[in-house]
Amino acid sequence: MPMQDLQNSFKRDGVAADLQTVITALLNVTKEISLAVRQGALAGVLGSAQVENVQGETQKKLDVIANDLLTAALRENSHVRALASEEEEHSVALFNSGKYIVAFDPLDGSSNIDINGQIGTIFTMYPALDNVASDSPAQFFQPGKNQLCAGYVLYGASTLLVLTNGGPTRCFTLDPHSNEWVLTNGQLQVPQNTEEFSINMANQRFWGDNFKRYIADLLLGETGVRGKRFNMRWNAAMVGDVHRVLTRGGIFMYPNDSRNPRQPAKLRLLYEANPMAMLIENAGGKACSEATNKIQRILEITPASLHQRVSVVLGSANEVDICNTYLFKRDQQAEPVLVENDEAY
Ligand code: AFP
Repeated sequence: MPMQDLQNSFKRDGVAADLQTVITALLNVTKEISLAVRQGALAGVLGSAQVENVQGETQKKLDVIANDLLTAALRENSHVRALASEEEEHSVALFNSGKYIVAFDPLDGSSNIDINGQIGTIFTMYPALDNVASDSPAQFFQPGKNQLCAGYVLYGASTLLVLTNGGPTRCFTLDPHSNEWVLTNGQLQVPQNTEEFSINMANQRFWGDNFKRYIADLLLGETGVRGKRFNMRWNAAMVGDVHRVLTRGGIFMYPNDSRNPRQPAKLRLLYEANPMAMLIENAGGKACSEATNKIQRILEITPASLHQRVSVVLGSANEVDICNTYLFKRDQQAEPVLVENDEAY
């Protein structure tokens, strides 16, 4: 019975009943967002909200609507200790008795809203910390491997939910007739190899030399050392690019660059990189970030601030490994050391 698909998934993964209510409350809001997105101009939700968010980005009307709906729904759930949003400067304390904290990017890919492009809601949930005040951002300073739930809802040709609770990464399709989530892929599996890369090439002159070399060899294709031709895709919405990688493989990259020396990375750790990293790893892929003198597994990074940004290389495991060998070929000999807990990985 489709209406049970999500509950059956929770049961298979041993998701606690109270956490199920938090996930369901959030997903019910994404059904409303999906309706607003599909109505577009008819619902008066396109265009700019004429205000800037904490990221210094001009908010779209739908950013504000999605953020307000998600925040309002979670405020009603007594199991939520605190929430954090891309659109909120500070974390918001809710119930001191709550066992979970929730973070989300209410509408990833906002620049695609007015062109009917792919956009989505990315979300993640952790156990609340009892030794930290509910209103402290430190509630969210947990490594991504602590996530109890990670997922996104992709508002595309169909509305898809991709979710992991520590078990397989599963895909559900929203049935427009019943308005229920129907399980359509019980185990997404990222192919180990790929011929498809995803990056914003406009930033090429701002990348580090090692990364430039990696991309240059992809572009040389069968005429260069890689010995095969590559193709490129870039959605300008992480949620759309990651969904393609989860569906057919690929490597998605947003490396550090020199445009703003104070902020070399673009993507946010808490509500973009970490949930995507958990989804990718639980589908057999890899998700790494380039830090000083080491390549880190994204899920090992402990955030030091709510909106901390990190570089991201994720996708087909063997291709991520090849990219990492370029990132640390200082003397053309050194092999990278992929660290976990500061030990050889
Ligand atoms: P917006 O939500 O502001 O459109 O940003 C989307 C995003 O954070 C991520 O989803 C994309 O991969 C990335 O930014 C696109 O960045 P560029 O516009 O620099 O390509």
